[in-house]
Amino acid sequence: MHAWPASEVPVLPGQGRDLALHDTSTGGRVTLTPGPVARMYVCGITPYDATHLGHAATYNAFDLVQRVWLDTGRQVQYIQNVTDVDDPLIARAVETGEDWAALAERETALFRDDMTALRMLPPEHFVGAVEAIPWIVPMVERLRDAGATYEIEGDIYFSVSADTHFGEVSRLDAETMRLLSAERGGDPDRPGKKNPLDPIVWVAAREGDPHWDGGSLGPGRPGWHIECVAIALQYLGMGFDVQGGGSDLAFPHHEMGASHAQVLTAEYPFAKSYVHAGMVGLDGEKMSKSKGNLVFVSKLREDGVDPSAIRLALLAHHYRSDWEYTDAVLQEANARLARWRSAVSRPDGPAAEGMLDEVRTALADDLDTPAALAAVDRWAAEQEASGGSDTGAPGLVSRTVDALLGVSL
Ligand code: 5CA
Ligand code: ZN
Repeated sequence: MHAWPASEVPVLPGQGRDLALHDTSTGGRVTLTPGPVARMYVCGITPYDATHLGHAATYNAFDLVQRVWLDTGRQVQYIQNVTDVDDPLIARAVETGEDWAALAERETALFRDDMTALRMLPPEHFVGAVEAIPWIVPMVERLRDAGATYEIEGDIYFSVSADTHFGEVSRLDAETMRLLSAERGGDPDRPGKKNPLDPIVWVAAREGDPHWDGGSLGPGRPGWHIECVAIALQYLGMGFDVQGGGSDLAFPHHEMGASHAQVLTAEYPFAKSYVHAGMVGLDGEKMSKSKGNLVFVSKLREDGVDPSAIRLALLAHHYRSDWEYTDAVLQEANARLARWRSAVSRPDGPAAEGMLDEVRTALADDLDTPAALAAVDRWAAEQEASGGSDTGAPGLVSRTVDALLGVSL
């Protein structure tokens, strides 16, 4: 499917720094060392409802990864999927009586508009699960031929025991894995499973369920994790630089994906680092489509909120922290946006090279956006207090904020 239009990224003087990020699989910080073309896969939406601020916060984090890499002079191969067929989407369509494909198409279109408004750079390939079925079927066949799968009533399961590295992404104990598996789309209690954690890779066709020709697998539809593996391997291959998503994906999704790919290719690792954004909550609970406690990006836009203010509200929090959305967060972002716009609207100001350096340093340090915002705040405060005579400064500040933070002043 098509992605969305890219906003232009101004080129900044000098050069950006190499990015260090917290990697879930080592539990520590790693300085990434991509080649001239950095490769990143970020898990996309399941389009059964509109983009909420939690989604936006996660995509904001990985948009910054892309921006920092571009600032170092690299190209970026960025791939994002759309889970346009899966249990929760089908369940929602059944509930509302809408055609599942129409629902997915409508919500994906709204997501594109939200991403465009927020100036998130588009992925090079934006790929639906349905589009990936022709790659998924032979993969499942190969896993089966390698003895890594088994069947229960026509459904095909992957044996986690086939991967000697299983568990290395999330590093959780067995009990926690079992709990999370039940919470996040798994079926640990289904009778006949060899290991309760084993995930489904091919769901046999059932009455009323969408399904496709699965060749020797029989008619059915793909499981969730194999979808992202197929798309990542199709465009990036093994050993890409960053596998990204929210922290709710570390287990089971990214753990299972890594195992599928490692067994399939007999290579290691699937991704060099696994990077996870914190969860955004509302009223004390993780914002989630299934709980319904949502603040939609499209609703805020409809209410006249400037997308740059939404973006600043996201940037005010470190990407790894869990945080709560409140009206005060948005008010503060609006006030900051007004201060910055007023500061760059003057014909001159205090020199801004130091600010650019500070923003680059902050972002390279595990995307420390609160520190990056503080550097721009300091420049704006100095402008407000005493001004300056550098006629290039306001433009440099605007370009820095645009190129590195995705905020249009
Ligand atoms: N389609 C799958 C990934 S393959 C999926 O998780 N879709 S989703 O629509 O539920 O979430 C899309 C992205 O937003 C994922 O990276 C997820 O981790 C992230 N996300 C979901 N809820 C939140 C939240 N409350 N805060 C931050 N990120 C979130
Ligand atoms: Zn995914």
